[in-house]
Amino acid sequence: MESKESSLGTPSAAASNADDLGLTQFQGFWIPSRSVPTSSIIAFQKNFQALDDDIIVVSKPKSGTTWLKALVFSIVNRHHYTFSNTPLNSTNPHLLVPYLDIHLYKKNPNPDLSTISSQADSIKRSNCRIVYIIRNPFDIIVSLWHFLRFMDDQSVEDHFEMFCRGEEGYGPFWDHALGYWNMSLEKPSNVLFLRYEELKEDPVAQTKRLAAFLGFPFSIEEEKTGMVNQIVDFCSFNNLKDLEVNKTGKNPGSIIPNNKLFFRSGKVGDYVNHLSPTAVERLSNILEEKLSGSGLTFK
Ligand code: PAP
Repeated sequence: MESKESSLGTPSAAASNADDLGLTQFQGFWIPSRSVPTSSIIAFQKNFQALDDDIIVVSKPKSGTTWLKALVFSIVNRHHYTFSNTPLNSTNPHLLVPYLDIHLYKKNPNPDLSTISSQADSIKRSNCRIVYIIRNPFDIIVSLWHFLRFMDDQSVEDHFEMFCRGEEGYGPFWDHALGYWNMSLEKPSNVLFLRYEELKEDPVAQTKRLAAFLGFPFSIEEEKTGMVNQIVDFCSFNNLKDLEVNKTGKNPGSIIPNNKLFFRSGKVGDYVNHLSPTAVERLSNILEEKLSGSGLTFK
């Protein structure tokens, strides 16, 4: 295990700030406005009409979004495609389950700022299902730091410091997580709170839970014939990362230089190789305070 004790907690004089990294504060969150102009968020909030049978996948970056998109797509479309002809073989999950803000609403030219509320109200009013995937923030920090190296030369220490201040894409982490955590408690049949670590630990049980929540439960026959395991295996890190489209492909129009970057190590607990025990303790204390009384905890 590599120790990074030395500089954590004492960021360098040249430490990054939100402006340097293109983060813009908007409605209480830091938006990576290089890739997501606030106008596209406004357009989405204003114009998106949720339908009762919509499925909305929500996450903070690096929480397991790609994996969850592949799982949801496979569960919902399992009667339309076989594992040999599923579009997932030739298309990255981010294109099959597109982002509402980053992709679909980005080009809306003239959003009306005057009538914007702080959330897409139609999502709250409709009966649609929201799946929120969360991951322990220590692994998120490390995963995001690795990922952003194609465009930022920020040190892991500075990256950590910003995260502790809540200054990271769609942060503060605790506010984002708490919003969906509370919604999942209030409306459990509409909001599923899924954890990356639980999905890693028991993917079959969690995939069944996900399918049941989505309204596409596995039949006894499907369970007997191994459908759940096949979906789990197909969507596993090793299988997805080795598909040509995810090894050498690039999503058209994306600022991400290649799809390979969505698949790094896929492990739980890699943070111990990058964050010192002191740093971990510090962020643990921040989280304890921010999440206090909510019932939301991390192992
Ligand atoms: P995104 O925000 O860019 O979409 P996201 O998919 O949420 O990223 O998270 C990427 C992380 O999920 C990476 O973690 P790592 O850096 O710690 O390795 C990536 O490797 C991991 N990942 C991607 N696909 C899978 C999968 N099928 N199973 C498990 N982990 C996965």
